[in-house]
Amino acid sequence: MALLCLALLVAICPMCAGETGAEGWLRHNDLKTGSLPTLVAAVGSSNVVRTAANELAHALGNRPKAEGVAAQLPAKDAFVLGTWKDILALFPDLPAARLPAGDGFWLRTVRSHGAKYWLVIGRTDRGVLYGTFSLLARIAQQKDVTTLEDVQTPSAPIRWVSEWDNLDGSIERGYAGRSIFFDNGAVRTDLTRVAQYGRLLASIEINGCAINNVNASPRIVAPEFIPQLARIADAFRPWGIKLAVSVDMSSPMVVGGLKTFDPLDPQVAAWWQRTADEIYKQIPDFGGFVVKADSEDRSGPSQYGRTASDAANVIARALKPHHGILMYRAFVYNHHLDWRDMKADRARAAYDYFHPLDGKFEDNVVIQIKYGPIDFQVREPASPLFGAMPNTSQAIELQVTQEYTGQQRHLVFLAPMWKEILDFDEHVGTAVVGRRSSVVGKTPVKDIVSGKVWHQPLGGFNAVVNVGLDENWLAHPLAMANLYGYGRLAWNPNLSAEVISEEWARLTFGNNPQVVLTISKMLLSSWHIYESYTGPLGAGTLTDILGDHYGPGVESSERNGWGQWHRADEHGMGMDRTVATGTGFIGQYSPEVQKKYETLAACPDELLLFMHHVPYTYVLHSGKTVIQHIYDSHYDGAEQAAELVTQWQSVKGQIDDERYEDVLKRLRYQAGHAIVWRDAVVNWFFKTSGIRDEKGRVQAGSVWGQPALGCPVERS
Ligand code: GCW
Repeated sequence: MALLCLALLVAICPMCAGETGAEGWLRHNDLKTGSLPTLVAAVGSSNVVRTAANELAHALGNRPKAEGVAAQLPAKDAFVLGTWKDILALFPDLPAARLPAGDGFWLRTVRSHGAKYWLVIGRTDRGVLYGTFSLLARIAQQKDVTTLEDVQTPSAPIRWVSEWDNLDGSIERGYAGRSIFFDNGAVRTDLTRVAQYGRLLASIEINGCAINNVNASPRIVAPEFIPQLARIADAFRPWGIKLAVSVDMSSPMVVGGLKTFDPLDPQVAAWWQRTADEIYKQIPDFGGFVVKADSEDRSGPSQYGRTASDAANVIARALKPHHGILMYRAFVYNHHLDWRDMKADRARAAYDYFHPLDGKFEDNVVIQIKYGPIDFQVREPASPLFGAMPNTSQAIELQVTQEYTGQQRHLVFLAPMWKEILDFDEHVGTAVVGRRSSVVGKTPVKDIVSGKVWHQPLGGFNAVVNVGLDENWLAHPLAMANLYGYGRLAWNPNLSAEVISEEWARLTFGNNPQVVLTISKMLLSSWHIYESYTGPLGAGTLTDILGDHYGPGVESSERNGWGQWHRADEHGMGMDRTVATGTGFIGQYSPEVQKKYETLAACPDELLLFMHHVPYTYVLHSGKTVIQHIYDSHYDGAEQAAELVTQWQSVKGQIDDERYEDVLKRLRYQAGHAIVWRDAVVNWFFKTSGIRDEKGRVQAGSVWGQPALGCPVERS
């Protein structure tokens, strides 16, 4: 029995000076450890279990006093960490029935040999690590851990993050500095930050990371690059993070020198097989590939008249002998749509392409579906595709990087939005015809992507994070709540946004109740605030979609092929996606959901303009007209953005000055930018509709700050 014992020198550091945010929620500096053991014992020889023991020892004891290998468990109070088979050898009376599945863990206190033990048991070594972080988080939140009996099982096997890093070190849609992985066409020499990122990810139970842009350079799988990838895998391995990469479909040609990348060509299949074999030779625990194909000018199977399943399967078969998985993205659409065609609709694309292919994928293929049918907008309905592939494993794709939601210059805590999507009932219990038609009861997105609804072997979550070299990872100190919230929801999508925000605030800023309350409140209100001063009633973000996706650009969505249309003109606004008169998108949902969206009477206000085209004078369920809602929400939103500054000022002196000043500066900027948003949007709608604001705030003369020249004639 290998037993590594670490004795702790308990030294508590109160509020540490010089907070940089580098530690994220793992600061371990508000711990009350008086009644806890001062010994940590790691059982077995797993490196991941050793990582867990070291983390616990360093967190609780600052620096372990002594390390040594013991032959048996000391008869002294201790934390005892290990996988089930190792722990059972020491504690044979433990009931096996309690053991969690997958990467789950079991925390339990027991008395034996005259001592008390805090057991951290995993079915896998990852489970031990997750249990350890969970225990530490409880201690850091000053929860009582004197008696423990808690079993936790992850919702889904795939809990990944994606980074859109390019090999030159830039990051597509990254807002926190350059890549921690690459520089100048190669993997960085110093991978310290990668290991630190692995620690952060493991603490929120993430088990895979796809490190490069989905707009992938084929070079990522070139023979000379694979040893470099192996170095990244080495940095992640102690934290139980599997390395994955995004691959380009044309790699067999570009890297392999073949004349084709036709997925049905045997030479192409052989090339993928050789490539996968070589990767696994150097990285035996490699996670798999992510693929973006036939989308936004990427190469894809359509170039050979082949389908997404042909493309996915040729790669998946190469990965299968090694237990690798293929995440194939459903973000496939035509960005040269005819904007004059009132039946054309980008929102339909994912369903139209993938639904007919249901059941045609290898069982290690997972279809990765963006949460909404368009593209990470501030408000979208849940994608109908989740409800339409009963014979295929699925994953939901979320965005921690705030591409359309303020790019980490605005505070937008996204967990409440993700919750709405994950809890959304696709009502496919009885609607699905086929071999899995027996499902009854609720079928929320979270149970579909976890594989529960249709008993799929795989499934889960992948979020685009795009951390950078900025010391605090995501630039805005409060944006880290999104990464934390993502991991927590991937582990357990039944957690509430309230619980997550409180946990994060405690771990990140300490346990002062007023600080925790204030920060939680700010986080929980922030999505709605951002939505209020940007995009109304499901119309999209109204941002500049042709440029950097930041700041107002109402016109940029229209009269081009990108299909992010809101169709606002002088009479009204919104996309008619009804079955009766529109694009038919609503018909992609189950009959129950169709009932909710198809009629104006039933459609919820917040998605009205996503589903219907209405005149500005249309009266919402709220009793307001659409135009007055646009005016009011933008004024309210900007006002609330200003209030975020005041709320933050109430924590001055109660947290460290560094992070206080950093956040304050950003919130002030946000409040100013919210006014820019407000004025741009309300003036555009006033100018276009000619309908005055009943509260008289939108002035004819204030259009774009120009003198009254050329102002619209008011219509009321
Ligand atoms: O939202 C869009 C982004 C692109 C991105 C694409 C995708 C990586 O603007 O930058 O490309 O989505 O998800 O593939």
